[in-house]
Amino acid sequence: MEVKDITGLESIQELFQEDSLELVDLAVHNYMRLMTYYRCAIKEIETKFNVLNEEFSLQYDRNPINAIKSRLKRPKSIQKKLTMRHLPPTLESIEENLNDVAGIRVVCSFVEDVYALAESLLSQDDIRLLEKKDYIASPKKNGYRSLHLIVEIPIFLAYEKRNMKVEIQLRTIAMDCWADLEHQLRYKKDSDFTEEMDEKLSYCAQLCACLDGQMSDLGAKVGIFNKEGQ
Ligand code: 0O2
Repeated sequence: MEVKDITGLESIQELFQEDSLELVDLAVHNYMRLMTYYRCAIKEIETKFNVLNEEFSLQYDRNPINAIKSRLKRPKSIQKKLTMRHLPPTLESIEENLNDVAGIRVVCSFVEDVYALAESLLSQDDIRLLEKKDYIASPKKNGYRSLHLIVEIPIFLAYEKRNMKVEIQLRTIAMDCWADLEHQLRYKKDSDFTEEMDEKLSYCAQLCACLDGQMSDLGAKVGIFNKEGQ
């Protein structure tokens, strides 16, 4: 159902008119319902990763997942993205055009775990891959590295099945550390970053990539990636 535009209301009194209240109630209710669907989709994916973590830890005798974080995009960020892309502010538009309302970040121990987990998840028959961006193979210009997947997963409601989109970011501890700090330092901030600062951040990203490489080498040497865990 379409959420009507209520931004034109001039005063709070107008908002509290019987008709307007009904409109606001309906809009809030429908928005909350859609967000509930996204939350359910997040839970489904989280469960899948937790199952994979359990199974991998049995197989390899260690946990490939260090942490799982999830978030629902805030209304303000949703509105900002729709406006920026000149998209209509409707629920249909959110579902159709935004891929990252539901987001999950899976922080892995080794780069190998990132790809192994992604492959296992994508081989599941209820998961449909819509988009893949491999910023590990091809890091962003600023040094950002992560594997991004946009997937569609069904959620089962009382009387219907709905396919929901979820953005999954898989990265190592080192990649997460860099992204987290870089985000605090710069991402979404308006303050100017000098070229020198850019270079420093990019250098730090290279150090993180180097760290991942060294850890993978060590992992391979001690046979951590062997199926038998030897
Ligand atoms: P938030 O609050 O983390 O969700 P799109 O999302 O497809 O419209 P884009 O840029 O094509 O836009 O998507 P992309 O490249 O897949 O990146 C989306 C998300 O990846 C961002 O979400 C960040 O979480 C993360 N990301 C991408 N680039 C960087 C980066 O340079 N540094 C850091 N720290 N994170 C990055 P949001 O919506 O921007 O923010």
